[in-house]
Amino acid sequence: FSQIGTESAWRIQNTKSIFEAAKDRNIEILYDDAKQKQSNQLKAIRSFIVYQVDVIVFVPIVSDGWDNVLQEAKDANIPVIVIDRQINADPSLYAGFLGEDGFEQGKSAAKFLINKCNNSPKKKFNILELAGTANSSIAVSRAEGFREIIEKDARFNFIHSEDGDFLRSRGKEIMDKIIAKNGGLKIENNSIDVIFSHNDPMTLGLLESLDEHKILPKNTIIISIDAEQESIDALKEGKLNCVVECNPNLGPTLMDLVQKISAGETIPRSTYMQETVFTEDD
Ligand code: GZL
Ligand code: ZN
Repeated sequence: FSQIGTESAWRIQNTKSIFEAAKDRNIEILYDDAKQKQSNQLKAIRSFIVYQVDVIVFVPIVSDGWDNVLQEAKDANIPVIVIDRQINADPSLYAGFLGEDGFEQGKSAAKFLINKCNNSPKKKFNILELAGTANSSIAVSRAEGFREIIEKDARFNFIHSEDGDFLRSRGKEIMDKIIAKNGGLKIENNSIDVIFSHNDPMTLGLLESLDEHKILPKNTIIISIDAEQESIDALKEGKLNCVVECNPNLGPTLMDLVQKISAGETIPRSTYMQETVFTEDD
């Protein structure tokens, strides 16, 4: 199992869920934490091939650059399951995908925003986007799903989008910079009416910055994705307006797929987790 790191509570629960499910079924895991580097993942997967494991499972930190190592796994007759994030590779090089639907998550965020703004006297809404890791399928799909709906509505205008790499420290840094440069929740003279953040750690980082600068985001609509506990608590405290769930608990379903493959059965091309949306109205 090649995991990308421990960058969020989501990621830590994702790893925990997989280890617990493996233990329940007496499946042994050879584990590698890539510490956010694709190069470490490639090394880990190659070591799994040498070790002649039964099944290789990995989270592709970014979508490209996997063809060669997947061909090597195929040549070694080791099936591969891609989890959590998707890859741009020949589908014959891996058995299937299990994860979340980022596009749906982006659309859920947009649907909440449209609804919320339909009850507002304002006619124009400026959006600040904190994006996840560049070239990760999940950041691309969340951005696309959100834009699919928002771009059809002339009231909305993206005034700034920045890559926060799914990190809390970057979320805080980006907000600190915006406040230092513009003197508050604005970009040049445009008020930031909406913040769409691709994951809770970046959102919690920006809330920290607003706190430090004694800025209450009461007129700013803030939407986040993951639904880790700290983010749900912020929703309850009225600091956030909407938190879209991204379900990290892939473990049990993943072990079903691993056992299917080991029994020589095929698995579905894509399996998606069930997810919900938490809003200020819940
Ligand atoms: C989501 C997962 C993302 C989480 C982030 O599928 O890839 O990566 O939303 C994590 O918290 O960093
Ligand atoms: Zn400051």
